[in-house]
Amino acid sequence: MQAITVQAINLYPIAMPLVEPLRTSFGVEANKHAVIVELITAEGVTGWGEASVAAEPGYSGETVGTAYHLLKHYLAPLLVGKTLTDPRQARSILQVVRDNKHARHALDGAVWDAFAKANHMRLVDLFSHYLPEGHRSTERAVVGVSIGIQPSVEATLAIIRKRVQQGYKRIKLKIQPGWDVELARGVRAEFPDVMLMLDANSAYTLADADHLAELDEFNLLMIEQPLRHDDIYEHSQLQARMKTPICLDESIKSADDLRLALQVGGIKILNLKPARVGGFAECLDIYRVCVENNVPLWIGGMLETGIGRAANVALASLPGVTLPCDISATDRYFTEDLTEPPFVLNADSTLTVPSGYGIGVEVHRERVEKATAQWYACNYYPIG
Ligand code: OSB
Ligand code: MG
Repeated sequence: MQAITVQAINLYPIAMPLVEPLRTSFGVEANKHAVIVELITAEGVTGWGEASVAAEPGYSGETVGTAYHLLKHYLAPLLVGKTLTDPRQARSILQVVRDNKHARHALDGAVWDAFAKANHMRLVDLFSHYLPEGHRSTERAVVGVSIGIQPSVEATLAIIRKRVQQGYKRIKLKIQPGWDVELARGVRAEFPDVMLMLDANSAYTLADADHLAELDEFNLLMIEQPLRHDDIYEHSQLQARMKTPICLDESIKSADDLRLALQVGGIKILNLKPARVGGFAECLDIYRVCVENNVPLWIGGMLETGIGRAANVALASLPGVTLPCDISATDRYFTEDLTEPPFVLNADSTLTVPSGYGIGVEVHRERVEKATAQWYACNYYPIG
């Protein structure tokens, strides 16, 4: 492998309008926010990464402000001037900053992109290089769509009709107390067979177990993260009281967390979000644990721009990813993305892995700069 030497790192806080805001149990995201990382190597290669954080704490405690601060003052300085002979070294270098997985993932992702480009490889082929024999890209990612909390069941049905019509074969609905059993009943009345799952983003407690078990009659693919964002044990107790398989999202931030959850019995299915686990070396470890233990696996999303989305599609095309992923076509998120070409849904509910080196999509720098101007124009809070 051709080594890379990190010469410079540029950071771009961004704000972009979302086509459809996503309301979850923790709040509503009307705009897409992130910190974009541009990493330039001494060999003249540019890698891109994305810290898919919101302006305010919600899904994670990280924000644009925390990610920008740590990237600028602590994480980027750890990498500048370093020569890497293996992209997995990014994880060891960056882990001296604890927690803050989204921020670390942004830099880690930029390293993997640059490393793949320097070696004239697609990102997914670089992933395969560090996986057991046979784990090669299937060239497409099977995907679904995530639908936020709506004002009514009828409004939800209208969106599902549109998405099913567009070709999405798996529907995920955000739920919260008061917006669960009747929603599932209403959807099943019109769509008895659609692949359907629910995501609670930690809105319930174990005291809701009997109520949640009422969801068992709706033939759901899974329920995602019903309990506390950092809990594993109570999820295992809840799983013993309901048939619907429980999938963890927020609670699994590392391969060690996953091993623990498998020991405790707190998990049937894993949503792996690269953004949540701090980078691709960790993703590949988690992928291996899933393959070895036959854990159904899918790749989750954080409403990423084309930068994060391209990397997610690459990961999602590996054969150990066995369930439809939360990665939708570009037009579900943005009218104009930071990258070209847009991701377009194929008739079989898949997205195709780009053929170019690295993440395989072209980043339009003037669009990144425009989105950065929008961040500053929004005047959320000072960052630095
Ligand atoms: O919990 O999966 C989640 C988006 C932001 C924060 C949390 C979540 C989500 C999604 C969106 O469900 C999935 C996507 O990127 O399309
Ligand atoms: Mg989730």
